[in-house]
Amino acid sequence: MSRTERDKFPNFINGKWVESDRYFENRNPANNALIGTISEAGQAEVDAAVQAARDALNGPWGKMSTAKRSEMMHAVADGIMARFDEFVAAEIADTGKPYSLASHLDIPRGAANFKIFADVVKNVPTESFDMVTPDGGQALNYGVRGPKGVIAVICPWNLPLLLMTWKVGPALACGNTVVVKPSEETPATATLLAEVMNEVGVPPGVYNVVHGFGKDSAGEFLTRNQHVNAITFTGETGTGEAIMAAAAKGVRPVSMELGGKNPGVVFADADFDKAVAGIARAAFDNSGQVCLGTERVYVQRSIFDNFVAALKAKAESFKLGDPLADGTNFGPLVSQEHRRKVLSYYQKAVEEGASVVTGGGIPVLDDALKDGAWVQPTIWTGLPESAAVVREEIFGPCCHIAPFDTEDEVIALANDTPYGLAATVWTSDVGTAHRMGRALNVGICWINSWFLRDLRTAFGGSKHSGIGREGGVHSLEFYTELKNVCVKL
Ligand code: NAD
Ligand code: 6OD
Repeated sequence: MSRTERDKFPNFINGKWVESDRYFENRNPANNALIGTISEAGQAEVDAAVQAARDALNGPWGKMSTAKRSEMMHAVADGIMARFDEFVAAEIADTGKPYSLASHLDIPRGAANFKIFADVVKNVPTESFDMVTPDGGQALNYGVRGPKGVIAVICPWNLPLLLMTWKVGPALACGNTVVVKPSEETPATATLLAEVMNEVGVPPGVYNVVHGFGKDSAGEFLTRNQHVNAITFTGETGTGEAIMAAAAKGVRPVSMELGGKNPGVVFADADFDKAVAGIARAAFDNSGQVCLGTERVYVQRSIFDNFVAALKAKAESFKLGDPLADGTNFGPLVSQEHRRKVLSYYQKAVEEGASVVTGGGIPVLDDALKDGAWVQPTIWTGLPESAAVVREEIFGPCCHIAPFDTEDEVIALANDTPYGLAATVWTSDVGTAHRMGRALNVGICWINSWFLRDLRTAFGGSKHSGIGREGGVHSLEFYTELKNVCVKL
């Protein structure tokens, strides 16, 4: 079964394409060209998707062995790689990100997310305890993991396939069924993945996609549906709060991967060039639209001026342009709406007294790209820690750089935020590295690296950055129900 009109993004329910009577536009943020129309799921379509997911739990999927399911997940990964170019093109059209990024990060990780959890579910044992019973006999306890049921997967737009499969991979590997609500900005790869699911024989109803917005739309209809057994969400902290409120009815578990205002810390003893390159990635990759990105950089005073100058040179060396052109390594923001938000922070920085080291506005580009959602990579210095651009998540290609003197001082500065997602620290002193790793209140602390991912490790945020951990066996904690069987011998 295939989707013949490539400019249509229908819902995918019970293995079939389903259109509703409401549509909205999908536009390419690099040039604002119309990509196609997205079918907005209403209450009826969302309820049908959840019902299909429920029914599928009682069909062949529910009876399938872990080994067979794992094989099928490998086939999904292979199916993505077999259609690599289509996935890359779809992700680029939806986001405007450069080819180099989509082809090296987004799509390979989309496939890897199925493989890793296919292997994890086969290899993780459960616990077992012998006990002496009060009558002097014996009993054996052992753990059994089963799927939670229907999982709602609600996704953002910044790394659409990567972040969606990061949740769909483990959810399906554990035997659940899913209803995915991709971001309204980026419907394409979730829709393409539905074709792969059908191609490799994933039973109807196991993977469903409903398109639409959040409030009063598909997102809210999905999270309020009482037949959804658990909700896994990636997105803004405020949206996470609304989803948690919906999940409270029916006491449904949530996994929350939320916003951040992540510190980058550069000690004077760091390898200077590597630190500059690493912070440049953390601040500007994907045009700053990475939850793990660094918008607050603290640099030890003795190297501060040189570091600012070197990061400025890096920022000014990016090649903005057609995402498909050779050498392009910097794309637009995801939408005009997001550009308005980012530009409002660019303005606020100036109003609050920042020195603009570079950028601060809209770049001049070829006529073909003039209607795109472009902003300049931007660096500020000179602001107090209370400034809005130092405290609030902007989610754009920008950072504020401040000097520090001592380790204790920078730990206090880095931790002074309601968020707690990630940090990147640069030092050549192994003692400093380990002390910083322990002292920073974040879910993941990179030392001399950034966004270096081993998918077996725990991933998630503390404070306003989230609830729970996913990755490796940690994903099993969320996507399975652990039962204890106690057998009196
Ligand atoms: P968002 O919260 O605006 O939207 C995310 C998804 O939630 C979208 O699909 C949206 O339609 C849906 N949604 C919105 N309101 C809803 C509601 N009331 N009920 C149900 N669904 C609703 O986030 P975004 O703008 O798409 O993404 C950017 C944000 O995501 C940033 O804050 C970023 O830090 C965060 N993020 C976090 C991580 C992480 O791993 N911690 C990863 C990526 C992005
Ligand atoms: O690498 C991952 O697994 C992950 N969840 C990355 C999140 C990136 C945020 O934009």
